[in-house]
Amino acid sequence: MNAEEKDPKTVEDNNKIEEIDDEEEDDLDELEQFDFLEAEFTMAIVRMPSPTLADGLSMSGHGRPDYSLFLQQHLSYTAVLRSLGLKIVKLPSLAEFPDAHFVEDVAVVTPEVAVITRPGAPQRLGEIEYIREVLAEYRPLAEISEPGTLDGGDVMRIDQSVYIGQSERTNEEGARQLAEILGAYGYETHIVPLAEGLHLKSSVNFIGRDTLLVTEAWANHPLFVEFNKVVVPPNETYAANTLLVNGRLLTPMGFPETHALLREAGFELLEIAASEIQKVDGGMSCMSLRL
Ligand code: CIR
Repeated sequence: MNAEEKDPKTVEDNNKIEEIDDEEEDDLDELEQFDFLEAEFTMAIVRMPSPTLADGLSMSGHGRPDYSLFLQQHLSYTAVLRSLGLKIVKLPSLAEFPDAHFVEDVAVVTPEVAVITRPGAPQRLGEIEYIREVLAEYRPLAEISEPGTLDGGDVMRIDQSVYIGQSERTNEEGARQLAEILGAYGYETHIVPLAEGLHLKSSVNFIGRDTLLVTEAWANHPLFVEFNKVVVPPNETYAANTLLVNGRLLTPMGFPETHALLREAGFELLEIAASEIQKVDGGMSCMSLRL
């Protein structure tokens, strides 16, 4: 039986699936306006934030997040994904792993395969045990193995091309292993060292229509010459982590200059309050795995 077919109200401890939200009727109005031709994704896997989340890794300097406000922001994020036609697979929180709701980092999913990563922060390594059997329901699995490390936040896929950031979290060996795994499925892979920032997608994101949203440091990078660019102003770099889902952009609220540039370029934005998420260095892409 597929996870999607299970009773939404049951708690399935053994495969860690707490709840499947499938409120199709509630979303009909929004879906009527939605262009299904743009629907690349049909499902999002999210993990509920844990009450321990304020202990998550952070370099932001914005203070400790408030748990209940974080929950609200996470809920809004999930509701927006659902409104874009995605079925939501909601996993239970993991008190032992305060960053585990940043589920993007533990896997890289393509239409052909799910690659279980080896997160570069030792505190996050144990999270992979809780995603393996969930993803096994949807894709054949591959794994990054020691001494490789890799965070999903360093991986940007654009059709058949995959850009892999080599960062403090993703080492050369982890990047090489991912390139080898995805190369076998016909992907063209590019490994790109990062000079700053947590992950590649903290600074560079594909927003559709041959366009990248980038911080200034990436505006003239030779690897990305073929793309149009929208450059995030230096005082709004957090907004660079804007997420393309089925033709719409999920973007953090409170970054007016970036949003004006995007709207001028013809992009349609869905703004999500993210003050608490930002405090622990999370963003729009890292809170879901899109399938
Ligand atoms: C960490 O440092 O690992 C978390 N506090 C934030 C992870 C954000 N992940 C992402 O952007 N892909």
